[in-house]
Amino acid sequence: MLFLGLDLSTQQLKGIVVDSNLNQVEIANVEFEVDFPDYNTRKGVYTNGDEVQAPVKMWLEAIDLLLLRLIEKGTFSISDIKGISGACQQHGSVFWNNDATNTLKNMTAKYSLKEQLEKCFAWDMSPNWQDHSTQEECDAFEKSVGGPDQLAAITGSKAHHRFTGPQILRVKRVHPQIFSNVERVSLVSSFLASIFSGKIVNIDESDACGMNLWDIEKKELNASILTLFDDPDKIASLIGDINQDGKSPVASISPYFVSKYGFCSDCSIVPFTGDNPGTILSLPLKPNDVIVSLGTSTTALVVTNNYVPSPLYHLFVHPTNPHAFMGMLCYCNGSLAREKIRDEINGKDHSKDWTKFNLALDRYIQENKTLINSSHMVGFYFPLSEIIPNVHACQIRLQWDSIMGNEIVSTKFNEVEEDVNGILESQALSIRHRLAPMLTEKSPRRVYFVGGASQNQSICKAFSRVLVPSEGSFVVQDMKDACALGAAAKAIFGVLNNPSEHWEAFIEKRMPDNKFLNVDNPQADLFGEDAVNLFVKSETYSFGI
Ligand code: XUL
Repeated sequence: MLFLGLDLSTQQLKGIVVDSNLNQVEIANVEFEVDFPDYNTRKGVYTNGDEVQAPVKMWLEAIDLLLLRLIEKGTFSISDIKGISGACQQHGSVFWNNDATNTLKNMTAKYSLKEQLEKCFAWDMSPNWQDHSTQEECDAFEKSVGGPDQLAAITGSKAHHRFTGPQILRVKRVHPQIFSNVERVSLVSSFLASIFSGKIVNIDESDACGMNLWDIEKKELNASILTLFDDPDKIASLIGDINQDGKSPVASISPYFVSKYGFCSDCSIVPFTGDNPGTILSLPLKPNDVIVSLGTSTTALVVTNNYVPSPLYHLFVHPTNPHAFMGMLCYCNGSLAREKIRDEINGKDHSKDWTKFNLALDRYIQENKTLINSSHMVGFYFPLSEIIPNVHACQIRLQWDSIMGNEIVSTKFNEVEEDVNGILESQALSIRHRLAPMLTEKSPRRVYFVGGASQNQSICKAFSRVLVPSEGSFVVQDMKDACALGAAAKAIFGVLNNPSEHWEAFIEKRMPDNKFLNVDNPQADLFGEDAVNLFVKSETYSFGI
């Protein structure tokens, strides 16, 4: 038995074929800008001021092309694929018209997906997660329930420009004609699942948490928010029921794919989800485990049983465990901020070399020193405006007179070496502080480092000694196919459907620990509550939060 995991992201559609033990059999992708130059997208989207959109027809072409590419490899038989799932860019929406249901049902192998479906959309564009055009709608969303805290408490997030609810409301305001022709709205994940199913399938609950519409605790669309759309019943029917079972197949594959590509007719479509929920399915995570992504931005994903919403981060229902949640912290500042300090310490040498930076870090670690405990220094390094906390670009350095003291001695550091440790301590302390309410233990169980800077052991060590994971830190060597792999794992889980096997046991069996590189976990406990308190106090002093 083989399984297909799909990842429909901003720039590409990827498909990974695996066996039932999650071993990769084949992989292929379609890159929108390169493979479809006629659409003229830049990195898969059109940008017009604050508006960012993707052409839905291009995705239809991509599906046909991806399947051809997988088959052309000749390495497996497509009829062995018994299940398909997907992990897709979050928040994007697709607006179907009333031709969709019939056309999806009657697709024939004689024509391409694009030829048959291009007339099925009320709008041939999909607002993308990079869109920023919905400030008016975000304000209305927060006002409808009493403010950002209340919206976060209900839906798991305060209002965000990219979230689908505000995006749909803007389509209604700016394009009333288009909106009046909408029969159903899909997320990108349920859109792709619908194509493979030959019918419109419901939105997955985990991905629905990226809409600002879903009441996570009551498990229903929030009535006060729906009134913003004038006709709450109509908008509820456009969105449809939210599928709260991420495991059970929702359909067998559409006959189109059987006759055109040779899929077997009992190949199951297992609910598709968002790319971030898909990512947490690609590692053997348990509650209190954290993925720290050290890329251009910094992201931390945590699996938690605690529903403790905050306007500072996001909570989503876990994609395969309806009783758990995924917490997500998104920081704008990550590698750029670290590179600025690296360039400063390198001085005239513009080599982009990390040797001096790492030496300075390693020295702090070897000497058991922490800037915050030994010198009472805390720095904030935000070359870009930051989300957590929500502040403009700035660089602030504080030196307190004692660890818990109230007097500030100085707002300068002496040496750039101090910034090296300062930036990592403060990036890691912010994560530690914000994760704390979501953890049921004092510290994370395991931390998995991914993304560009995870290949730098000194940086991982520096993060690790602040986060103090009780069962160690690991570097995941290659996460570039994580979403597709997570989707493939979901497909296996759904098709095997072993009622006695919980998700955690299922994934642990398929993902041995030796796949990961151990990071030293030096000086656990060096960063105690005092350090966190001084960090919090410094944030309050600097940003009034
Ligand atoms: C998450 C988000 C992005 C997209 C990327 O909230 O907006 O991570 O999911 O595809």
